[in-house]
Amino acid sequence: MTEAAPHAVHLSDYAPYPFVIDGVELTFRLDPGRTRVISRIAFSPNPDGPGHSALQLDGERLKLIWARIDGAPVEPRITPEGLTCDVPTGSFVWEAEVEVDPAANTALEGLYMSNGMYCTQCEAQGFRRITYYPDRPDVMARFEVTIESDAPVRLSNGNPQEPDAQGRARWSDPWPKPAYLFALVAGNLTARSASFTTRSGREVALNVYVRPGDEDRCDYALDALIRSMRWDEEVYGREYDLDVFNIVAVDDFNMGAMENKGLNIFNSKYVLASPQTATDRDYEMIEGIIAHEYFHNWTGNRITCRDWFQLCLKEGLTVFRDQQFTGDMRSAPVKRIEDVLQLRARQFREDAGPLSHPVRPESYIEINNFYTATVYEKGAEVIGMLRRLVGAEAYDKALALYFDRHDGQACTIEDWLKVFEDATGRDLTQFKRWYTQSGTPHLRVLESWEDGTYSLHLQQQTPPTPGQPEKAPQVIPVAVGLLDPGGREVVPTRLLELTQAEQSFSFEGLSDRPVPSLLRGFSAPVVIERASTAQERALLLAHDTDPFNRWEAGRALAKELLVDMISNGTDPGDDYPGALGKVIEDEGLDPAFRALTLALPSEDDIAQTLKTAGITPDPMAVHEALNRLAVACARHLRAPLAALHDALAPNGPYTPDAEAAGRRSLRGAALGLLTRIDDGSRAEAQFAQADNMTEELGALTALLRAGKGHEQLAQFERKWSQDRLVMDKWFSVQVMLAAPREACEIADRLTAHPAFDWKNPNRFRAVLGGLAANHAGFHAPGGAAYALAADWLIRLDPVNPQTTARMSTMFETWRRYDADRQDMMRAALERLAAAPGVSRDTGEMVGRMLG
Ligand code: 0A1
Ligand code: ZN
Repeated sequence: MTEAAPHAVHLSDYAPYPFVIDGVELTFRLDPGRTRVISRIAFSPNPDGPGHSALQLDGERLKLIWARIDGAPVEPRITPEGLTCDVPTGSFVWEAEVEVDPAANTALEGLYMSNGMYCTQCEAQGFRRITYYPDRPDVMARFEVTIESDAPVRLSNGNPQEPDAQGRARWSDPWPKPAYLFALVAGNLTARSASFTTRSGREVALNVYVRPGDEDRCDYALDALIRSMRWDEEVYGREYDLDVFNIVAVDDFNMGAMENKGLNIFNSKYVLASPQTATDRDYEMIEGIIAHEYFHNWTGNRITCRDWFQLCLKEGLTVFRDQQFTGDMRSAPVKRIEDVLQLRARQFREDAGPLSHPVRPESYIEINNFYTATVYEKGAEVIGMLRRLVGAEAYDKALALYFDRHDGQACTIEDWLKVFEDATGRDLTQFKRWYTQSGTPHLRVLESWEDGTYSLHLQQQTPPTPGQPEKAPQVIPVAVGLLDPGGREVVPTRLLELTQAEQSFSFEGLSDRPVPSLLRGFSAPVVIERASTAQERALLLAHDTDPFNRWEAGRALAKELLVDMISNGTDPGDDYPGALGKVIEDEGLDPAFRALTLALPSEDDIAQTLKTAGITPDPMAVHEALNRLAVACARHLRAPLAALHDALAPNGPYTPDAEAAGRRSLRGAALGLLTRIDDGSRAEAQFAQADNMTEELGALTALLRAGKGHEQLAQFERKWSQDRLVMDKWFSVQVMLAAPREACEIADRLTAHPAFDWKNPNRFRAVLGGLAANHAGFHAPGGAAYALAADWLIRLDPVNPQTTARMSTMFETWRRYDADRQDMMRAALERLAAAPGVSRDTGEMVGRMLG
């Protein structure tokens, strides 16, 4: 069977499905190479559909054994994408048996095997690899599932039923759902369990299923689940709606996790944690992703998407909700800074290049390519702006209306915005541009001062993006406060609503020309362009009442200094390290906040900053400047950093809470700087004494970044060779932190390591993703890393197109660099595009990148 020629799907072509489904019964006879799936689907004409038509079902890589309509055998017309069959008018029952081969499924979409266990991944279009079905999110149905297998654990969606007479497991899901939320798991698994009573009194059994031996690493995930369930009741009034909530950890998974109804499936790295094996960052990610998947039960499952163009309807909202949750569980300002760091690193980068697309795209070839930072993270920012514009109370009212009005439906962004219009009386026509216009708006700020009146003149402009040369003005909420020259706040936060291309706002009755604190809390996902002085930045860093902008002032100082060092060869000087010193020694500040302030911008960020300023970045110069600045900071702050490292030494057993993690992150940041200028003995001692992975890996990375730590790296490998998640860290850190001219060679060597299982997405990402994350290493002169990465992407594509396509974005910035590097990266992309039988996934990505 050959792959169908790729064609684009357009939002404007949406048409309802001609049928509705009254019920689905699925029976699985599990077998590694020959699983049989028997389906019985009751169809009726869709009253909102186009009228009578033939039955069209999606199906890929299926062997049809037989099919019947109303009990009579039929012979449908079969294509590589599905089948068509004439059907009677009125209601009818479709039955079919198909065969699939889970053991041969390396793409990890549909039904596949991971370590001998059966599992599924159906979002976005994996269900069509399980049986013939209308695999689209607006077709919602109740599913009954029977599983025949001698595996001790057999799971599906909904509530468990008594086994049938043949001892087969049975599951019944009372909530209508689209096929992408279907899941099945079977294997030799063991569970950690707890229970949760919802506020209306439903007893819910909670289980985290893992491979035997991993059961002592589930407690944190279970605890995070319970906290998520409680939070969604308290903050959004949302209760859980089944008798069980199951989570399964699998080692082979393309993404982070999946919100299948009542049966979430997770990449094991986002479930399993023990102090010895997981870092503070891992714990925070586990908490956030458990919450994210749980919150989808309402935002995604009970209310789903009409079509895949509406993906941000569930993803933007669910990311926004998980960010709120983490902010409530930990420090809200620290979380906000972390989220903006992520947004700039991933989404601004995407928006500045050939893959830029609107939060709601208008066409795609492969929908899996649109699970992007723009849909997720910018989608969440859009909701944050909406909340800021209407206020917290009106937001709550709108959300209550959304759940009330649309429960059980498959919705659009228009439905979502209408709820806000109805709840608040606001016209959101212009606001909707955030969903339809791509690109990051730039906000130019000019100021004037006269007779006690300070005026801000704001101009918005969004650079052209693929398919969108011209942009219309957007609604930009700009939160502003004013400080006097002594650092006192004279105007507390005010929300300016910029709606035109240019607009002025005045503040009267001031005695001195103020220093503005603009875009407080990062109130909109835009780039600010304002000529500012180092003195102003230092004042904000020392005194701003808005913690985000305090941090932002330090970051802006560092960036301006680095751009100056790179373009003019200036010395780092003492001003920046001096300003940092005041922050890190301020005992009144949260240690996690101090750690974030101490961290320097990434090389990729500086490269993008240079490009925006019209300078072609030289990755080696960027690397060298960052090193010089880090060394200057370490020298200037040697004594306070050493004092911090000593004072923050562990004073009891490891706990993963935010406060303890914050202390460790400040301690780690101090160690990182100190190790650049000392003989490494401090980090070696920490490595030797560490009783938790945060301290152990922190010491190892400090050593590697300083070009040391080879003995520790070998020890680490010996100690952890049997632990796959820890070994992923071992693979990635040594590539990520290698000296630029060594990174490619190290990556190449690691791909020959016996534990380099390249078909496992986590392991592949550890090495090749680690190489791409080493900015100077990836772009080192000669282009060897580009070639190595392309070789491996070409090898992975036929095995796992989805992961290949995602990872090909390592080349998305290729037009940022000099002609020589551009030529080499284009050649790598062209080689990938020309690979025989290149997948639809990778073909689309490379095509868009080459433009
Ligand atoms: N909906 C999941 C993410 C996800 C998307 C696609 C997948 O396979 C193609 C897997 C997971 C989430 O937002 O967590
Ligand atoms: Zn999601």
